[in-house]
Amino acid sequence: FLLITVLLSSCSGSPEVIKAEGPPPSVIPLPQSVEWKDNMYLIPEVNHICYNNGGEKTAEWLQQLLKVANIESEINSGESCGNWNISIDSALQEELGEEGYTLEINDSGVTINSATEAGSFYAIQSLRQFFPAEIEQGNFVKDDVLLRQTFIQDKPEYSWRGTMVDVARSFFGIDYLKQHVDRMALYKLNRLHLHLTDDQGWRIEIKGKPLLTEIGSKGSVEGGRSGYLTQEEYKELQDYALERNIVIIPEVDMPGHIYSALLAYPELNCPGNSNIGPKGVTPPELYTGYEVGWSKFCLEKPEIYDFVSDVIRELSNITKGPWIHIGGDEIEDPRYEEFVVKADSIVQQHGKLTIGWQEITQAPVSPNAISQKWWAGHGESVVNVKEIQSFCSNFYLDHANVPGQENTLNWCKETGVSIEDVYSFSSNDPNVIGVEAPVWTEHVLSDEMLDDRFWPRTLAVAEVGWTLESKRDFKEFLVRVAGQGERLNNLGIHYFDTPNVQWN
Ligand code: TNX
Repeated sequence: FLLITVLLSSCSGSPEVIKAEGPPPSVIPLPQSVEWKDNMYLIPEVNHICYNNGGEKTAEWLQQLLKVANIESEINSGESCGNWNISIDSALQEELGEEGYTLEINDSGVTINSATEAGSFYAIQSLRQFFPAEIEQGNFVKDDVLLRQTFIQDKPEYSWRGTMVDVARSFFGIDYLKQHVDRMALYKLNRLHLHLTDDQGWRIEIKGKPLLTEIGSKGSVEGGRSGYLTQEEYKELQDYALERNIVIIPEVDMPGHIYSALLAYPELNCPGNSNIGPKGVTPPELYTGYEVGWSKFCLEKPEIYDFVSDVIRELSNITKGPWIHIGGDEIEDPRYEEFVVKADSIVQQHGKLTIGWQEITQAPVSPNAISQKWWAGHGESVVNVKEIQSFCSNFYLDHANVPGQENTLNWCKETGVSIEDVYSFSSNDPNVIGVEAPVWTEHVLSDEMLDDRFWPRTLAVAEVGWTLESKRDFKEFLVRVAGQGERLNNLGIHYFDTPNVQWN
């Protein structure tokens, strides 16, 4: 059948040449190298997708993409046997790395090459942005679909390209998080950090410590939502994310930011410390305020380490990624360093690697720990470890999009964190493994508000994480952001109407 089709199409003479009109697709993040050709590829009526070496999943993603564009296709395994060809070859690792790919579109079709499944997945994400934005609504019906011909060779600058959702101050559940994962994947982001616990709420089921959720999950900041993820939901979200090349990083913030756990298990508090809150909050009252740095474990009690072990054990058992985030921020205690070293070793005993906010580097943590930097000058580091950049002046998306935006913070930067502030991130530190943008949710009380904080600034996060600094140009980026507007609308994202973007 395939042979007949090939013969028939070659008998009908060379395909009609369709000249390209208009600007090329606004691909974000900008690929490392792109050659735009002058012609378009007209997707034919009969389509064959071929894959080899583990490219089946990618072939299915592609089939799905075509289906939403109302184009039927057949999948076969084999070498270059279709008009859509996916080829995975580990020999390309040196050139394309773990996540890179080439994408070629010419008169005979579309060819994807990569060393890994992740690379071919990212080729599909680029390709998706060649299709009309209507496909994001999931039901695009049009006769002819034309793709701009191109040759792209692409791979990321950084292996860590993340966002963080603070689900503790205000709860966001599995539906929002899955949607967030979909949106992240489209822009090639690959790490989702969940800030699962804080003074206002404990958001992950720990079966051996049931009161953490029975009591600790009931609160939130005033006006926010409460709740928690069951372990089943956590695993479901994690699998959903992994299918899209996104690793979940769970954070249990310790030894400070811990009031919701103290409320559930008061024995973790120091004796006589009944008036522990900034406003005299005393167990069993929930904390609904915004102050930080006031609650902590009683670090002289050895039992707290049993608690930490129980929590880390369960969390490690349900986590497929290699990392557990132990928090470690905003706390003063003479035994802080001792705690961090012990918590780090507990994480390692459970087969995981420790991540913590940058304060953990005041303690002699193991060399394979990772520091998440949020503040340029903060305490002396006693270790030299890998770093994730989350500088508040570039990446704190709870800060205002524009000066004075309602319900936002500005303690880090008075004028807020504009999309340009995100885009201007720059580093030549060899310890930096990537970037991550947190949204703290003290003032983010609905899905719409969270969308507004993440988008469109997360497009800039995606680009600074992926594209070499020497290839980045803010003005040109804004044109591509505008080119994504309809796509963001069709995805149902309530993005902030950034004034310097000429949305089209
Ligand atoms: C600082 S920076 C925090 C959070 C707050 C945030 C508000 C850091 C590791 N912690 O506890 O929510 O500021 O912007």
